[in-house]
Amino acid sequence: MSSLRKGIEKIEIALKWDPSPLGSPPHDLDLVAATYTGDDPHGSPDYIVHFDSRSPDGTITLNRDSRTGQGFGFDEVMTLELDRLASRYARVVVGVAIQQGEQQTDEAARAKVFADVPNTAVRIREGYTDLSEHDFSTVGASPSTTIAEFVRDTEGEWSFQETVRGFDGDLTTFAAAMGSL
Ligand SMILES: [Ca+2]
Repeated sequence: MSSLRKGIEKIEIALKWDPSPLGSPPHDLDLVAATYTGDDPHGSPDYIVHFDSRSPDGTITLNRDSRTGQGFGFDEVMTLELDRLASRYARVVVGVAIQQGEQQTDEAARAKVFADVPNTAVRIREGYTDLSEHDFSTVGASPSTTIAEFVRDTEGEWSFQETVRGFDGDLTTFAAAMGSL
């Protein structure tokens, strides 16, 4: 399922995880998408989409947002209408970052990583076709990871590749670094 897939138009990425035990700080995972222009496909993102940041042209949308992982089914869902992205965009990278909370003043406190959040899973589909499913077990020691990479070729066709690369940093540092992971 991780092989390269071409001719991608519209993608849905759905993420789920289990809530934290009662009385402990919530597990808050965030889907994040970063767009890159053809001039700088592995550099700084042109824009980023996550719970607090929207796509200026509405082509990438966070349809569902969760701060706790509570509820049935998928907790956070993002759609990417790649076929509507302006032609200057050549690459989109999507990842997941775990919110680290604000109470980590203790120097010894380590970051929350995927192994700390039970039953985390992501599903990437086009229509009813599953392109990728991942349970984050290979990046259990990381607080952030990429999950997907979309690249536009010279003929304008988008391809998909499952790209799972853990990153040791929070949402802000991760989002800035996603292009070069
Ligand atoms: Ca979230």
